[in-house]
Amino acid sequence: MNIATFLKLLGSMGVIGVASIAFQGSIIVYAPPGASVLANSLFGACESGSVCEFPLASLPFQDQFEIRAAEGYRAVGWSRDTHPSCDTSLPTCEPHLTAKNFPGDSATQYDSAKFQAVIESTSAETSTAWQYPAVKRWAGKDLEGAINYCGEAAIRWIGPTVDFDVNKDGVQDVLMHISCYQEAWPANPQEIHNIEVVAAWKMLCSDATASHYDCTEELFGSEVINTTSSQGGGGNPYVHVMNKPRDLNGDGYPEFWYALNRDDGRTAFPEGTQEENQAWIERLCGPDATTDCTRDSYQSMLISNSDGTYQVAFAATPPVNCQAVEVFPNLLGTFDMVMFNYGVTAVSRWTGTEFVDVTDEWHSYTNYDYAIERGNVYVHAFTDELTQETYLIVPNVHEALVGRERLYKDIAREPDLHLGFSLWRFDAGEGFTLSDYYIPDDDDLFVAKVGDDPESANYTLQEGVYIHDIPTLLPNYFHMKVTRMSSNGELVLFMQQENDGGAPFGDFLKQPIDEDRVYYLTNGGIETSQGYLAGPLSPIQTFYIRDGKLEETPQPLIEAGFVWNTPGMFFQDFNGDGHIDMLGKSGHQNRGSIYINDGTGKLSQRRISSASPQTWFHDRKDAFNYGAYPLHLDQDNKLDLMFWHKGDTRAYEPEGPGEIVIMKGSWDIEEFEHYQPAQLNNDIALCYKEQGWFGSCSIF
Ligand SMILES: [Ca+2]
Ligand SMILES: [Ca+2]
Ligand SMILES: [Ca+2]
Ligand SMILES: [Ca+2]
Repeated sequence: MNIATFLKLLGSMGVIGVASIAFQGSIIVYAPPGASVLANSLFGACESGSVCEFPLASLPFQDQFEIRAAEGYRAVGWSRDTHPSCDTSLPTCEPHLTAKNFPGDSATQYDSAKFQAVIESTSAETSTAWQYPAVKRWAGKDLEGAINYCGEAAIRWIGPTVDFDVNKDGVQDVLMHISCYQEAWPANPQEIHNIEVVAAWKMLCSDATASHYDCTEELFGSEVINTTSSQGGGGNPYVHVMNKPRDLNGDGYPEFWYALNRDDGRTAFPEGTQEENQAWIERLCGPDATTDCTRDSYQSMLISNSDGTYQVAFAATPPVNCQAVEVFPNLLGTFDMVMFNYGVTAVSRWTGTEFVDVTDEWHSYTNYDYAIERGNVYVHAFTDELTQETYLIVPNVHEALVGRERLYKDIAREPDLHLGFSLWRFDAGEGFTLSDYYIPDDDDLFVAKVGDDPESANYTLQEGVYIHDIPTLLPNYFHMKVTRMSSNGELVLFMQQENDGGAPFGDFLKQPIDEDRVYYLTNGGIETSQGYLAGPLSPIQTFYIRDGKLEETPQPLIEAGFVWNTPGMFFQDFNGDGHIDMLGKSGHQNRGSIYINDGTGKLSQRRISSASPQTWFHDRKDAFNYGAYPLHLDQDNKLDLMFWHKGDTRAYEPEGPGEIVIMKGSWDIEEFEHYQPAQLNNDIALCYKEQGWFGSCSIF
């Protein structure tokens, strides 16, 4: 994800701007879909589904408000954060605002009083997927807003980590990944900088009242979880490729491991001569530096103590530009933390009290060369809970393992590697055995002409592979997860593409590549989808792993055969039927998507975006700046929802960090509309034609 681009885009869309800091007093009225708010004097009506802001010339101010519910709804009263002159349990209110009860924000001099109507549905037709108002709402000022080192700029990473129970009460807890920049973001997002980014994560625990609370201090002994060392430049977590937290040290409490890096959209220094490179390094990393420090992070893990409290344990190895952290068993009965990075893979061993460096021991392991050193950094390791066997999946397959040369060697980005992936079995203390590998049929490979600019006839030749008939250009077998589809079900590998070249969409989704045509990767604003390629369209292949051998499923277990903008795949039973479902996590516009197992292992998507989206966002002026993520928190099998303000990079959002909200579900997953593959493809094509994909389309 490229945050600099993202912020630039926001700026160009007019979503962010320079806020005035002159005094401004106003009333903000929130009318949910299903009810209007009527006023006597200040305004006529704030219509259903609107946010209405009315400037106030002076104080005191008095008025009469009434919630007028539409058919199928009942007026309940006002939200808890409505101005205190309203009785929250009455559908009417006589607001009385005085200088005394109308406090402003001293930092911004911005004064506003909030009036948020609360209604409920009285019929099946008007019932909404999530219960309103929210069961829990944290204000940003009570989260990172209260942390002294988060005052300059902060951001909430692409989604929370879920599917664990850290206080063992049977209700799931949530880990929020918050990053705080130690200097203000440059006004120009293209400016090259090396600002330190320090973690300020928060743990949100379930409580006895079926809600959640900030339990960070209780568990970690500090207001926030600082997973970044005070040395080095800090880091952000690659949450989309995180594993499900699980107990590694035998105390029943889950451990959390993650790759920290600074691959966070800061503008990289321009490619140039060695001298120019060195000049950037010296400028950003200090006069004595010889290597680029700006992407490196110290690595850490969250490890439980026997009493259920936690420590942040730091790896025993220097900072690395890390893309994946995986854990492996060892002969000590603890675990080894392997940090795959652009450099020498580093390995730290947990002794029970600290990490020690065992990189050298790992170098002596069987097949270390092929599985690790000459492998790729976008890997995934898993230990099968039934057999206790551990495997490592590594993108690409060496020609030496296949025993023949690859096709299209002359245009291949890695001429010695076949496209595909390798599956290695790991034995503690010994190393890796090649279990199996997958390479696509030569018949499925193709070459396409791809240009940069539709105005020019120039093109280069790019390699691609047909996956479920979808031409996939510059394929990368990078995003993968393994799960059993039920407790005794088959072990299944989901292998998706982080393709660099994109794939056609709309009417051309499964059309073979036209050798005479020049194709273009698009960012939208096009009139036809012919000849265009979409980057976030990722075909997914599924494989049974049977006795260590890969067997591609006859049909893809993802109904559409592809996903949209969903680099993170997380497997969990969302409806309590014993069949494992999937939660997708996206970048850019941070959204969670849901895929339901039909009982045979096949997953079909549910269209979360069609479920009364206004209900979640009607009181948010800017849905674009929010992340939304379905959760399965409690035991009722109704799909809950979390949404959060993405962050506060202060130069752009002077009001500070926003809220984090949990809403309890009221629908069974089956009640959400089936997202038909054809509809999904159509939505993608419409998005490119009408808006441009970059976060502007709610496809989930
Ligand atoms: Ca819990
Ligand atoms: Ca543990
Ligand atoms: Ca299920
Ligand atoms: Ca629920």
